[in-house]
Amino acid sequence: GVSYKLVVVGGGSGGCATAAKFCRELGKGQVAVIEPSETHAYQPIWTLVGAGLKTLEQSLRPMSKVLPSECDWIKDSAVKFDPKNNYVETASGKKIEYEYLVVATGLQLNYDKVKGLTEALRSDPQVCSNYHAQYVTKTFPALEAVEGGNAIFTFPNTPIKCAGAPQKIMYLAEEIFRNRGKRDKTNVIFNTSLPVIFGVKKYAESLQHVIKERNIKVNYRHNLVEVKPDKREAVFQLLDSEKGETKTFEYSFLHATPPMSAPDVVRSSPLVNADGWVDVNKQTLQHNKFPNVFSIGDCSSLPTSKTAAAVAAQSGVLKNNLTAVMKGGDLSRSYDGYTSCPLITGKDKCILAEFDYDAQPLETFPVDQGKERWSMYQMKAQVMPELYWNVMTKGLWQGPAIFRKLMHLGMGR
Ligand code: FAD
Ligand code: UQ1
Repeated sequence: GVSYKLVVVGGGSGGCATAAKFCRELGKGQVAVIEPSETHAYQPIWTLVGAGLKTLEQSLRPMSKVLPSECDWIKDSAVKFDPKNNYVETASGKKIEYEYLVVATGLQLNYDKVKGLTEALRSDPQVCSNYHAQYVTKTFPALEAVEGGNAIFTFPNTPIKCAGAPQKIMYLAEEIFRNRGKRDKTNVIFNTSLPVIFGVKKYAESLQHVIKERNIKVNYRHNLVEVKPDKREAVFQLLDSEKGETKTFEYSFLHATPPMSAPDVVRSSPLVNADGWVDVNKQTLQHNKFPNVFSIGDCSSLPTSKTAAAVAAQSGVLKNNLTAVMKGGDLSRSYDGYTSCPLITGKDKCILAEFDYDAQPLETFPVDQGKERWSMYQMKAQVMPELYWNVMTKGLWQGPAIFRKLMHLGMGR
């Protein structure tokens, strides 16, 4: 088979940023990216696509234009990892050998784990999901068709990417119902598997205020297990019930966030920990068993909230530490768990959550980011996409830590 200094599996946010950084360093012919998809998606604007504020097309670019031109793009899926023998096998049967490997496959969406959900997404116009390119375009028409009844938003019983997204679309929906004069007849309901609205106290308090002010009903520890599109019913497992009870809700609108995991090919490889995530050191990003392997992003075991913002911060640490391994130096940079979630609460409002491994706020701007702000909405909707396409995918964005330190002038965090 063919052989590379560095093989990157996955050409999404983490894979692309990583490939760009190392192509610049190592030059042509040294770096391969294994990635089957023709298109690269900027998933963070799918929340806005769902609310009719952006188009799906605005989130998509040809993979060929996003991956660095100096890398060899292997347009294929990885189907087997053999880290003892330093190769990856692809669906078409090629063996790709490497000296160093970065695993960046992102997450697999397990819609099929919820009975009836895939069928409902295909057959019922009132069932939608911002997490998938095919279903995100259903969301806005479905919102516009709501005349009353229960509008239900779900959060599954697994880790997910962008843990704020299942409720962001709810706030945007509530605003749409209100502006269309349908709010009085519509119950806005968040059925979440979690016991809290958000994992960081400061932002949870802000969101509780929004929920109360806008008369939203939150049911905790409710996990979607079945959808019956013929009757427009959704069945939730009550996670705190010892008898395994369920509760059925009628819906006129259902936004489903699917259960997620690392892709099956990753889960069945020798690379994962007991929970099925690529087993890396939470500070260095180096694999705990195979020192020439690193992982970045959603498929990794890094115990932070899975976002593109986190990937940006991780990419700087990965670049430094993998370069050190290549050159025989010390792994001197440490990831603090930085992640960010722009919690959009309306079409011109956003709470910009930023925090670390200890769920402590780690804010960039010298204002209280726990407040709903117009400026933070503009940041999310206008600035971030440009930053992503022009800087992050080129391997040149490592998160806002540098600005945070400048703006706080070295005082405090
Ligand atoms: P991805 O970018 O998903 O890329 C994974 C790549 O791996 C894909 O291209 C895939 O085709 C490829 N792949 C998969 N399996 C294989 C295989 N076997 N072989 C080869 N290649 C493979 N983040 C934020 O920071 N802010 C936000 O506001 C935000 N909002 C979001 C809203 C929504 C609705 C969604 C869906 C996501 C949101 N995110 C947000 C999360 C963000 O998009 C992800 O965390 C980020 O893209 C993760 O990067 P990644 O490289 O790990 O995975
Ligand atoms: C970020 O770095 C990032 O990655 C490009 C995002 O993904 C879309 C974000 O949503 C956010 C908020 C950040 C953090 C950046 C700043 C300037 C606060």
